[in-house]
Amino acid sequence: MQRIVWGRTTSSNVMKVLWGLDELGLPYQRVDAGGSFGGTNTPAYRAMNPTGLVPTLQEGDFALWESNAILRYLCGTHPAGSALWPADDRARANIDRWMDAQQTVLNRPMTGVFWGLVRTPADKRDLNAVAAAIEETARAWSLIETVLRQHDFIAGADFTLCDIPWGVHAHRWFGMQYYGLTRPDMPALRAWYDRLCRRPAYRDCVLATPIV
Ligand SMILES: N[C@@H](CCC(=O)N[C@@H](CS)C(=O)NCC(=O)O)C(=O)O
Repeated sequence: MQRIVWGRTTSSNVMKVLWGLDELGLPYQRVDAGGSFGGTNTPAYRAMNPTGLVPTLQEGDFALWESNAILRYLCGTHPAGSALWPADDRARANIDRWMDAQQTVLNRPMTGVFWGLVRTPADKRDLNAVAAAIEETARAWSLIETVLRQHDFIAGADFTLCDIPWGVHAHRWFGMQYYGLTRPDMPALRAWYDRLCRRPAYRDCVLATPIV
C-alpha cells in the first residue's frame, strides 16, 4: 500500500512525521504542500484534511491529520512502534502527556520566538516581544530540563515517541540566530539535544533542513 506524507519539509509538524517514519523504518513518498507550495486549499486536499494545514498522512483511502496523532497511529500499527510507544497504560500515558504538552505548553511561545526571529523581516523584528516569548518558552523547556536531569530521554532511559515533538523544536531553540538576546543555560537539555543529533533519522529529517 502506498503511503504519502503531504507537507513541506520546513514545517516542524511535517518533520515530526518524517522523523517518526524513519525511526520505524517505514517507506513513504512525500508531496510538497503548504507554505509557498500551496495545494492545501483544493477540494481534494480539504477532503483529506479539512484544516488545510500540513502534514497529512495518506494510506490508500485513509487520511489522517494532526502530527502527534499520526505518530501514534504509525506506532500503533507497526511492530517496531511498541519500543517507541509501549502498550503499558502508565508508560503510554506518560508519553502521551509529554506529546500533548508540546502542543499545549511549548508551541505557542515557541512559535512567537521562531516567527519573531526567523520569519519576520529584519526591519519589522520586535526584539522586546521576542525576549518576552523567549522567557515563556524557557519556562516550557525547563519542564524538560527537570526530567532530563533524571534520565537520558524525556520519558526515561530510552528514546520514545515524546522525544520527537520536543526534539524537532530543540533544533530551532539551539540553532536560531538570537541577535544578542539570551536564553537560560539548560545543560541537561543541551546534552539530550546532542544525543538526538547522533540519531541518523534526526539528522536526515530535522538537522538537514535549514531553519527557515
Ligand atoms: N496541530 C497541527 C498543526 C499543523 C500546522 O499548524 N501546520 C502548519 C505548518 S507547521 C501549517 O500547515 N501551516 C500552513 C502552511 O504550511 O501552509 C499538527 O500538529 O499537525
